[in-house]
Amino acid sequence: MDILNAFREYQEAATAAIEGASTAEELEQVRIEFLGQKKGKLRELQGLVGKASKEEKPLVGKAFNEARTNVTARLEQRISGLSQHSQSSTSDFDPTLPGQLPPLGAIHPVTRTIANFRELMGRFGFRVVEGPEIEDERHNFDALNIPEDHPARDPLDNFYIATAAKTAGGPILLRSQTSTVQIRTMEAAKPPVRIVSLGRVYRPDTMDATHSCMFHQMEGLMVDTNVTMAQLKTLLSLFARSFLGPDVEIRFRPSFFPFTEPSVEVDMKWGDSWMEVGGAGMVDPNVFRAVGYDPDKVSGFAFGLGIERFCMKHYEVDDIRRFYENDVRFLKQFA
Ligand code: FA5
Repeated sequence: MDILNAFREYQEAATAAIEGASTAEELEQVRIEFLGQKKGKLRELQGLVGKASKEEKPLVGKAFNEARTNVTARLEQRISGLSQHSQSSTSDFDPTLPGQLPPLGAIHPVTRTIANFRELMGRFGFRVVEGPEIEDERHNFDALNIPEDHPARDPLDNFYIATAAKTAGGPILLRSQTSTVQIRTMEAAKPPVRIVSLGRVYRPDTMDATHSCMFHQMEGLMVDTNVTMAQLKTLLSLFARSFLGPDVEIRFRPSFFPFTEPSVEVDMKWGDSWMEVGGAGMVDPNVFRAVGYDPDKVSGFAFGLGIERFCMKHYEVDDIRRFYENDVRFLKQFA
């Protein structure tokens, strides 16, 4: 009888679908398809029962009930097997065991030093400003009173990015000092000025324990009436003591920078010897003229400190290269 074949085929197809399902959602789809009351395959079979002749009806009806009962039983079996399995896999989870902590990073010591410097200088009344790392010659040299033929402009001592032939505004370079920000600040604002700027500078220096080709400086600039060298020395001494403790020894050594007059080199006691940590001085009148300030009306001091060297002293790091090797064993110590 064709109708009995249809029941057999239905049962085989339903069993295959039940075995093939691997999640509760898939089993629910199978239930809807094969046992659903509205549009499922079972409903089609029910229609066949209705069409059977009077003699065939008892047989057909029995076959229909058997097919439905078998498919329903198999489906329920799979559903309960699946939920037992998921219960046994969740029971592997022991909520009383300590969790696994993801490895935590640490703030890089140089970043930490920069944050400390900003905070300290803020307390001395200095506002923090930013400047670009790619600069033109006006801000890196010209306005800083560095003459055309000065060795500081030598292409071998700088990272030039493009020559005048390639840029409308003249050559551009990675800034070699944060003193560029002195110029940008004075171009944008009238005196009085009291700012610091902290950031990266670039020089093709040979790498050694105290030199890197990328390092950080903190620039400071104070312009007002009657600013003195004594104020500069007091500020830098107080700053060094606040950061490194009262025992730190600082000395000021006469030096030369084209943008300050007089100029000093700032040294710090480093074991039995001295280490240069910055340059400073009274702002040269030519710098004031370059930014449109009247040197007869204002005076000012400026300084540029090497941030890594202060950081090395603070954390007792003996080689600047450690900061940039990305060795986790080194960086972990600052967690
Ligand atoms: C300057 O860069 C001047 N612009 C500082 C200045 C600012 C003077 C304002 C006067 C007024 P100098 O080249 O000496 O100066 O660098 C300043 C400090 O940066 C150095 O004392 C040192 O601490 C640090 N430094 C210089 N070169 C390197 C380097 N290759 N690696 C690490 N730190 C460096």
